Amino acid sequence: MNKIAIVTGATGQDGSYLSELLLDKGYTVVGLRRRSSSEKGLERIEHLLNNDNFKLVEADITDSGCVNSLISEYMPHEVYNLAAQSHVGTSFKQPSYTSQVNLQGPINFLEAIRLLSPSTKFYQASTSEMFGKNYEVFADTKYQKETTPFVPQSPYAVAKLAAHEMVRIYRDSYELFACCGILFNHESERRGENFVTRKITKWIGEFVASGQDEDFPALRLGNLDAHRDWGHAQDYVDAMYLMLQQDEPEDYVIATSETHSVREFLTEAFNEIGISNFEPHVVIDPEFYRPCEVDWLLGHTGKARQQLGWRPKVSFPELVQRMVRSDIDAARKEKLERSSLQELEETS
Ligand code: NAP
Ligand code: F7E
Repeated sequence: MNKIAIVTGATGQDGSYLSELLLDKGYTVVGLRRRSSSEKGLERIEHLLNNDNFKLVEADITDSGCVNSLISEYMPHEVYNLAAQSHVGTSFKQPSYTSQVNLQGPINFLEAIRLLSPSTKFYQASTSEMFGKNYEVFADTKYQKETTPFVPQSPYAVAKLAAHEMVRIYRDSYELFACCGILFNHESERRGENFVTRKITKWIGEFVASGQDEDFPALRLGNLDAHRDWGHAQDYVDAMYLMLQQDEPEDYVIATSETHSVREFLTEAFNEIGISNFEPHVVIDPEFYRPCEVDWLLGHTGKARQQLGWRPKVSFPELVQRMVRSDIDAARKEKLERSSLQELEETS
């Protein structure tokens, strides 16, 4: 019989890649979607809907009754909790809601597993945002690893840190196989459009499809000096799977161990379309600054490399190139579809 995994946030970037990975490995995947899931989210998993081993189930992780029913109905071997209000900027505007989803959600799963299915293995999506403004220094390099103390800088990070600690408490108190991946930023062609990398590459796609129109509205961004350790999401879901296949539940930092500023991402992305100076196309807009910023993230992945045998495959230039090319293709296709529709309307 197939192993059963519940993937929360299946309509998200990571959930869609992880569902693919688990289906390839022969699992039955129960992917959760909300009643209000966006079209964009459903598009990410459209190609999985004909797979007999993929079941898309409507659920909200903030509802404990709903989570209890899921656990008792499926008695899954593994649960990957990827669902979240995942936008840091939004968390300043919606702190209570962010805490409901990002903290109460994982508590609902931990309790359901403890009471109904204690052999279920649980993965929690923790984040480098928990380190906030803290880092260690070695050989003149500032970095974060599993033992670096957390100093969160946003309501998002506080809720994620509380969930991270809750996982540790359930692991220690009830001997559950529960662990957290402390993942640094990871992006892809499926990244949400309001995260900075995708916002940049989507703008470039539309700009190229416009024929590089000089009246095309500028790209409005906030802080360009923040540094992030950016990898590709497809590599990172491999690490999630590996964590649940270990003999002991432990937490791991997952990162590329290379950091770049938003400015460097912009330079690399504009270079892809032959523009060496992005500045005439970008307007700095205070609206996109955060009340509190995380300036420097660079993950030290010694533990994951040694214990999981995990390493990232996609480099920073390849990540940027893939995102830019995919958004150019999508914008051209959309433009073509729009003009065919217009032609049809005019001739009918
Ligand atoms: P994402 O694309 O924003 O996906 C989030 C998913 O959560 C969506 O599928 C969303 O469903 C679902 N969701 C939100 N609230 C829910 C609720 N109340 N009940 C059920 N589902 C709900 O996020 P991602 O980038 O894939 O990240 C996956 C996880 O990793 C998140 O927990 C995030 O915080 C964490 N993380 C991400 C990164 C990163 O760089 N990507 C780094 C570290 C940690 P709808 O389709 O219904 O909106
Ligand atoms: O911002 C700056 C912004 O929103 C990156 C989430 O997946 O990774 C992600 O959180 C940086 C920040 O990602 C804009 O101030 C400038 O310094 O793409 P982001 P994030 O905040 O790092 C972590 C690991 C997660 O866990 C989260 O779930 O870019 N920035 N201008 C901007 N950011 C945005 N969004 N939009 C701008 O216009």
